Amino acid sequence: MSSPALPGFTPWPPDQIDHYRAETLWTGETFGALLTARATASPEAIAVVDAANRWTYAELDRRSRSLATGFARLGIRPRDRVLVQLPNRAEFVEVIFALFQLGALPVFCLPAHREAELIPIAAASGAVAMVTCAEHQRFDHAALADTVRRAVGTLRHVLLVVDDTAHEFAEGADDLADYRDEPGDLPEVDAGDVAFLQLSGGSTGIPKLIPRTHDDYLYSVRRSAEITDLGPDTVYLATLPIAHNFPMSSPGILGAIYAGGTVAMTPDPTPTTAFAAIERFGVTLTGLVPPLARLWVERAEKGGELPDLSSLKVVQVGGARCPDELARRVGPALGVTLQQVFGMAEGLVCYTRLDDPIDVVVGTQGRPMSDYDRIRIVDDADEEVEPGTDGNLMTQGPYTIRGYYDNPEANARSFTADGWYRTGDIVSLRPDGNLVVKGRAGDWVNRGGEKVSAEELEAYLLEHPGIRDAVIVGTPDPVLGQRICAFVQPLDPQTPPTLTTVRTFVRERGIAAWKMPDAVVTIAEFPETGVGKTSRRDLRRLLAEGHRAP
Ligand code: OOB
Repeated sequence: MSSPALPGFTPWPPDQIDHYRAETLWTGETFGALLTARATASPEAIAVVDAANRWTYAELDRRSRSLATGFARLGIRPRDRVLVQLPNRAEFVEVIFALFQLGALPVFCLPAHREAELIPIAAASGAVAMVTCAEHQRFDHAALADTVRRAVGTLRHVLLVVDDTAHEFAEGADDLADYRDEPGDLPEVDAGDVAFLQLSGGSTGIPKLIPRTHDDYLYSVRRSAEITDLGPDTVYLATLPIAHNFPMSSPGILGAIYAGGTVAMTPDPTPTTAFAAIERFGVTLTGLVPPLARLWVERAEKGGELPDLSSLKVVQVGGARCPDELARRVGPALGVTLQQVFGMAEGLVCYTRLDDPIDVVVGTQGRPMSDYDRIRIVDDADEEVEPGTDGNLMTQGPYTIRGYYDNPEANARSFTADGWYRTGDIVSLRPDGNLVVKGRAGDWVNRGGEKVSAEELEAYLLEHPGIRDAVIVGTPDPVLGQRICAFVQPLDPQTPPTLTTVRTFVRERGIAAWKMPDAVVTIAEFPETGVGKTSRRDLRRLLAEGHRAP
């Protein structure tokens, strides 16, 4: 509005901005202002709980403003980018609200990311600082952050959440606690500004960073909270890695805060730990990916000694296609209402509604959350398909981005000239308005909700000294939905690389563990399509027919 937008950000067209404001979808409120308003209205209500902390709204608000003041002292300014790599713990909420209060932009990284992901993300975002924990699940994140800082010139500071008081800080790293200053004056933040950068799954080359504004994201959070019926009594358990869009805002932790409810955290999503957290915190709602939902359902169906799960009212499943058979079991096994969620960090989120008939809840991925969402289902020539036929889903609307951050090549591929986002998903539309997700166009593997780009993994495999050529395909897996199969042409057919050596090699490139191949299949020649491209479909068929090393 008043100041020029962040360079590299593609705004909505001016008439759309006026329209969304006039319809009060975009209200002009920022996330920082939202928290302060909740803290003023109900200071003593519990905002965040985890194993070690229990913060009221007043406390969370004060902590985030005090940290924002400390960040400013460190030289972090409005619109600066800051990598945030934290597991599910209370400090995550404190840190992101501190950055919101300051008008600086968190860049949401996952705890599983390693230097092969973080260095390009830091470089592409021009991050000036990184907030992480010293150690998590016995991995040395302080050392990882130091590697990233040394590789990326803009990155001046590393701030660590430290549990061990004897921690030794490397040069350029500090204890986050030292920046909890007395809250001071903070700059005005414009709700039309970018609030944070989210990551698009599985990209190659320059990472695809997703700029979301306070206005657009808060609208999606508000609509999500309405649809999922949140209120002050809601206790949302962050079970999935919290930096994902799903646990963040669908309705997730931000929805819980919007509604004046409580955010509870579990660093470990397995039934043993998560069920205990449900009993301890009185959790009413959580979101799961299908493989995790299956683990929970199987544990509950097995019976025996279990924590009291009676507080739990709604379980959401999303991030990857939930098999109908699993969807049918969730409600009865856990004593809850199931809600399917089909969304993307770029924007559009679809929900089944809590009062939908069972065939909708079990057999569809729901419908867009907003009447202002627009969808088109098209063939490969961008012509609309007959209703009910499979096609490529495109969307635009009040919370779907118009472009990735500072990435013209990706934008040319993923957005049409008139602002439609090509989701890459193949869907069909039922007469009742609900979508059924059929698969993905393009070369991706959705491994239990984590997206892996075939191209990215192939590039790593091609660096392997024993591999001449490699093709990654996703193959069906009863638990994960898809698993990662690497077809490789060995340089020397006498000594083909094994699964173990390939996995070790890939791990040493410094990439997230979920991208490791699950299987390696040696093949002499790749089957080709009519136009000389490797045919992934034929490779999948070979695998289904039991093809193994020759
Ligand atoms: C969520 O967001 P992302 O950005 O990690 O991944 C988006 C992609 C979608 O384009 C689709 O391919 C897949 O994940 N997906 C699903 C799905 N939910 C997401 N595929 C089939 N069925 C579903 N229910 O994954 C995300 C963001 C917000 C809310 C929920 C999920």
